[in-house]
Amino acid sequence: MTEIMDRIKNIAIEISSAIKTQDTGKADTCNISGDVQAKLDVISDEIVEKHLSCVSSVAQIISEEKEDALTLNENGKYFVAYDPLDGSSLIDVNLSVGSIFGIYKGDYAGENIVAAAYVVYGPRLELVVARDTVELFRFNEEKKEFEYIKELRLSEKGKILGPGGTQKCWYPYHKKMIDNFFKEGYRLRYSGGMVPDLHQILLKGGGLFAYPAATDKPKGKLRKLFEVFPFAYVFERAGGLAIDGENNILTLGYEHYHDTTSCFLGSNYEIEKVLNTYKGKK
Ligand code: AHM
Ligand code: MG
Repeated sequence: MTEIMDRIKNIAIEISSAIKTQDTGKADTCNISGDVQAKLDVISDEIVEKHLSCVSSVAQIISEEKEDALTLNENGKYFVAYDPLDGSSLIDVNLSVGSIFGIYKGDYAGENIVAAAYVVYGPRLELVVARDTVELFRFNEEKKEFEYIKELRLSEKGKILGPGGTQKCWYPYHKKMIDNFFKEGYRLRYSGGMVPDLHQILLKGGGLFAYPAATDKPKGKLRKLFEVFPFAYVFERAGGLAIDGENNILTLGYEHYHDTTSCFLGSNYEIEKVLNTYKGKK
């Protein structure tokens, strides 16, 4: 596991450099979810594959940008699912983007996740690693290494809200719930990149991020293996919760690598409100 985390640090440095120097335009290709790929999606995927191929404990990898899993070592014990460059539609407008990694033992079911990490490519390069605890690291440009900053813990309740999806397609009970949060005094914090949006909630100590099922996306948009399970693990380890509306995210399985799910991640107070809203609605 230490070797995987060390590789993730190298991956972060290399992708960060690619973001600063490479073409930010679109590639001529789509991924399996039908999203037009940015050139940087493809480059970032190659960088991750190159590094993880050097780790003997990694049995298999699957990425948001790959149709199928790639077996690396028959005797490896870890299965790594990753989104090499999440939020790549924000690249051209120079907003923060990220990489997300879920490390599973067995296969990619939520209950098998044993560690998660994500990288924020923002004004500073930051890495968050979740195992028993959730730890924040920041890249020191002079020393050329990541330095431990602090442990991240969520409070019982936050003050910010990141409500994703197409509002005109939200179900009425979802809209009412979001309106009620705003009536309670929550402030909008939503960039369109789940990595910086969730990072903000974690760093500010609480709040709610939602990407619900809606009429245009009956199973949500965000992918279980590469996006939702890893962040659910991070939020649970930080003392918060992640649900699909009714169920704990990490109790969910998957049928296909690229399956999506409705998701709500946050501190306990907000998730309780979501549970009360969604009870009996599915
Ligand atoms: P991506 O992996 O193609 O970048 O998509 C994931 C991103 C998330 O970071 C973000 O929360 C969501 O898509 C926003 O999507 P949309 O703007 O389509 O609602
Ligand atoms: Mg993504």
